[in-house]
Amino acid sequence: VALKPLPSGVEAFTRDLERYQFYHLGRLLGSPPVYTYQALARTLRDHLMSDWMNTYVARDQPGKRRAYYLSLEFLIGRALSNHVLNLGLDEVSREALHGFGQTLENLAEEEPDAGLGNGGLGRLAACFMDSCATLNLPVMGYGIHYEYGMFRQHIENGYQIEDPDNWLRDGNPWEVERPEYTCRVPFGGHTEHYHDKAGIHRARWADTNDVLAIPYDMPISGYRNHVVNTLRLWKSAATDEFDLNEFNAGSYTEAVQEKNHAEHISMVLYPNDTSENGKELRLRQQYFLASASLQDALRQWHTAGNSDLTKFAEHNVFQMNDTHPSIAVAELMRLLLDQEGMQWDAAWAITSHCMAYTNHTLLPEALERWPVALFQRLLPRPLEIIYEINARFLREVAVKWPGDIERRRRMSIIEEGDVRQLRMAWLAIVGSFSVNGVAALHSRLLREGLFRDFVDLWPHKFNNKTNGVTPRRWMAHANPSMSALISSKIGDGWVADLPQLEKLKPLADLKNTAFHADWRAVKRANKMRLAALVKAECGVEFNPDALFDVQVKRIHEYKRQLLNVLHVIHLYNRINRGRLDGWADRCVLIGGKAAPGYVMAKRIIKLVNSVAEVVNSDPDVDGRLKVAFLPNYRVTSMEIIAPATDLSEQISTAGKEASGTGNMKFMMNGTITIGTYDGANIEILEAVGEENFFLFGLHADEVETLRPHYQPMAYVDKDPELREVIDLLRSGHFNLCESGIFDMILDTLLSPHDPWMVLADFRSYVDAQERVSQAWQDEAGWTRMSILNTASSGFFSTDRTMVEYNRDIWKLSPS
Ligand code: DL6
Repeated sequence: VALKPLPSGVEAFTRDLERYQFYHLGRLLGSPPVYTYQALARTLRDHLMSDWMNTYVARDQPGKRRAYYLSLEFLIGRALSNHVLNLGLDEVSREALHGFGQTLENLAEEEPDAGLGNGGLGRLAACFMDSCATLNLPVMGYGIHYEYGMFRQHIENGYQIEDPDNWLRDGNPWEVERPEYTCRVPFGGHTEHYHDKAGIHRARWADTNDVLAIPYDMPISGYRNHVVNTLRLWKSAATDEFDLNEFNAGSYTEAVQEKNHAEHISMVLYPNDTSENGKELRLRQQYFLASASLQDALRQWHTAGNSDLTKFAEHNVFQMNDTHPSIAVAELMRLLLDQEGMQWDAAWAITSHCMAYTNHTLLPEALERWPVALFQRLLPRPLEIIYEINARFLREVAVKWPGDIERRRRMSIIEEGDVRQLRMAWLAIVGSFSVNGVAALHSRLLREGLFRDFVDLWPHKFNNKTNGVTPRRWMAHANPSMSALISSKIGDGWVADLPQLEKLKPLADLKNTAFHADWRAVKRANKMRLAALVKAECGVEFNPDALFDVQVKRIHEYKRQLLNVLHVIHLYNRINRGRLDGWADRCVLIGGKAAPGYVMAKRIIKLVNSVAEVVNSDPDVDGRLKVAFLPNYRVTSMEIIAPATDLSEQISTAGKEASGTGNMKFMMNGTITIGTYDGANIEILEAVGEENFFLFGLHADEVETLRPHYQPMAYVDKDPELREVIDLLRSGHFNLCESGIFDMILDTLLSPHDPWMVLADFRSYVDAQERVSQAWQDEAGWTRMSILNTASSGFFSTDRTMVEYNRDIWKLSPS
């Protein structure tokens, strides 16, 4: 029976809002606005509920194929404005809020970001969820209900300080707890082997310490289509069982201690984006997510009325977001063998036909490996299964390449050595029918490099799916005035069909002076908004008529924030030496978090702040150059930054940034990229044309050719402007009171072993920045480029990405 939607007129909506504010929350008018936010969120959730339940029921039919997106991270950000937009309840909410003396914008500020992710990988998962709902694809997300999300960053004396992100302190009005679907996830114990009544060899995992996984569902609304998908987040809890021996011996507190261990699993998100960290708790999180989600998918399969388990892979597909959930390969085998009573070949046929793996990085330090000994202690039964998977797989390798021992050693899931380790990427590849990278270059580099042996064996498995971002959040919500301007010219069909932006192309022509002026006015207003944020957060005054030059992303050496800083120092030198020909005023904004244990990244933040302090307080600079480090960069800040930026910095060492997605958010918002030939920059450049993109630097193959001969001092010796920059940095000009703090940075920059080869691209970068300054001074020409960037961004919608995943991997039909 379908649930009927609630009446959505202003009167009914106001009544609901009042009921929540007064009768549910017990807060009168004049209470802090957070309570009106909560009342509004609950009201909106009620309005989502009929669509949510009806979507759930429609998905829950026997024989319906579904996809599950397994991810340790979902960087959702705020939900309020997103649901208002998707439900089309903007006007109604605004009117209803009148009586409360509140605006939608005010209340949106009361919502904490759901920061359940580190950066690109987690935000991609959130954009995917949005697009799947908009495309009416039956996709369910599975993640972890972290009590503490990504840490909050503040800056003290230029250094990053981390604060815990207690985002659930005031509760989460969007989620629905579903204790009825609680699962038990086993850990520890040992395995036992026996023969069942039919004489079949079986294993059981005994004496385990089980942890409960309780699901919390978040609604994911589609854009104006009455579809609401589910993101199911697992929270860990202790079972009700006590250690009876301890308990009876009077050790009440020791007996309860187990409970704490269980609750730790979903306590905190690991704040490292690109480094595996080998921590036991992290492995627990990974297995906890994989096991609970697979148990839940199997439960749904059974309750939907399916009976023939051999058909499971026909109707289910699991997309693993990087290797983090790749233990799912072994776990599905375990559930099919030990709980469903299947035999190996049948179980493997299912598992290897319903798992798919996405790789998000080539950086070796991000490739997860787990010590076998740790697995043995924590997950003895999955380990046995991995041994068996590996043994059978290596037999296949031996048949294809008889006698090639070296290849077997390279391809083995178990890496031999002093510490034997499990290579999780290999497990993911062996267990999956599809393996993809996230941009064309990245997928090619994977095929030709890291995954070459596997490509030789199974070429059909490997494919590319270039990332995207959702235009609902990143244009319609984040940039309402630009969206209105676009819709006034080409209609609003682009919101759910981004390639329609192509229709803007004729308007880029210089003769459309009125449209150009409107476009610039929108950008200027957005720049004022960002300037206000920078003033409030950094105390730095940004002039909206200057070029806004922005680099926001995680701080990592491969992303080369250092190259950006070197350019800033170069500009500062030019001012001080009076070399001002062709000068364009600039405001440089850098933001991003460093992993708490990543010393170099934290020192880069300090350098940005130190340079900013010197530049901003030097009277000779006189407003020509401003520099700021924006603290606590997160989804919500990007919603203000992307619409206000003129120049987007995408300057990674070529071959290192798998895709990038910030580059796409900027492009959609009419920002022009200065970038290397890396990741999705290449596809952006192809879409918009080289004349509307500032390309510089070595290409990926040139980087690798140069690497063994790289001599940074040679660049310093032949480039006086680079020498000036290095000399000023070395002189201590930016760290007068903290001598030596930037030596580690100088040492890396000047080392022939600098993996990111910053100095190799310095000249080319500075020249490209010079072209930027020239182009900026041609106002009409710049506006044209800006419009063309937006008009050419249609490919970078996650709607397109999801259509491709579905066409090639998931093969779902919209329900
Ligand atoms: O695919 C999403 C995103 C890419 O856009 C970035 O280029 C890439 O660095 C990021 N990868 C990670 C690595 N995490 N792990 N493993 O965050 O993925």
